[in-house]
Amino acid sequence: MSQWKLVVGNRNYSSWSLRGWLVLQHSGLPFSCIDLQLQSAEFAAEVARYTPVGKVPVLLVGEMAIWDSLAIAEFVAEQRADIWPADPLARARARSLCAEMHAGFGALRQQMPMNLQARDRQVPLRPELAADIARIEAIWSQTRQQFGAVGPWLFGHWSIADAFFAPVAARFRSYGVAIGEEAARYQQTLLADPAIEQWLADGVDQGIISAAEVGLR
Ligand SMILES: N[C@@H](CCC(=O)N[C@@H](CS)C(=O)NCC(=O)O)C(=O)O
Repeated sequence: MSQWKLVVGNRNYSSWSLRGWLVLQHSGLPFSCIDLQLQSAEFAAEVARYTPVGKVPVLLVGEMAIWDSLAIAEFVAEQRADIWPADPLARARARSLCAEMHAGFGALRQQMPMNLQARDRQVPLRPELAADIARIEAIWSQTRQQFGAVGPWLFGHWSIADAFFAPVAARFRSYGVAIGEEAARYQQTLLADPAIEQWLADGVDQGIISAAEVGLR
């Protein structure tokens, strides 16, 4: 296997990069990162070296570029099938939820942008935002109840679905979103994942973001 490289955006802000990175990190397969600065003067030219779409994440496998978090996740799962749930119906549900996250939740994404380090933020709870939050809460509690018996993750064992919801857990923390007990327990599982701390710390090690920005010492 040639050395895989994942092109990512700012670690504090780029939720899609975090999703792709979490999938790779939890797969245990070797990879390294190329960090780009979103909204910098150089970003468009730099990302264009890897993808015609102009967005991160992008997974580079030799000469081949795989863009979009969902395509990256599926490619990684072809090497490590156990990052999807084992049961076909559970797997189908996990795919439905990832697709729903990938294609939807526009109000949540626009009105509560991810900032992993932010706390005590407040935004108006407009109806479309409240509806997105209610849907996420229902997904988390119902899926945990139906599929989560064997462990703390959405489908018991860690899966790609957890990567797709991790940035939402961070948003709920930043904006103080109150959710029911079952959903809140799952949110804590996502936030306590040491991989998230690793994601930020790796960025610091590479000199990409300042230690002060991520609140690390
Ligand atoms: N559907 C894409 C979305 C990727 C995306 O929107 N990435 C953002 C960063 S989180 C980006 O690259 N934005 C740069 C831009 O739009 O100029 C995926 O799932 O990977």
